[in-house]
Amino acid sequence: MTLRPYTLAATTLVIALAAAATLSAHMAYSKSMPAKDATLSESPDHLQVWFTQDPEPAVSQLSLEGPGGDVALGATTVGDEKSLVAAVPAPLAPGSYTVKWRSAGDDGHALRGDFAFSVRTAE
Ligand SMILES: [Cu+2]
Repeated sequence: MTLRPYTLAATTLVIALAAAATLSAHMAYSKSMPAKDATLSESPDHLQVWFTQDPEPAVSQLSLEGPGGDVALGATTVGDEKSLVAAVPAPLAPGSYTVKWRSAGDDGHALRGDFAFSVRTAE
């Protein structure tokens, strides 16, 4: 028996879809506020990170590192639309900041990641 070209193409498509489904089964960063690599003219009053799955509250944490080291944040809570939220209690000085997140999604796999933003002095 010989595979006809369209059968081969269909088989390849099925394999590609299966691979994509496996990748998307894991939780992933979707977007954030501040956005990744954003430059802000004002300090944000909270951080919010959206994911592709509901974050598991027990293992979820946002933290923030700035020019002077760790920045104290309010408690990390689960927000709307599969997000984590943490208040920024005191205004951030100008500089570069890194948001670090730690969470787990539906499959229970612990994941972590980070992204940067900066605060620029208002002119
Ligand atoms: Cu996973």
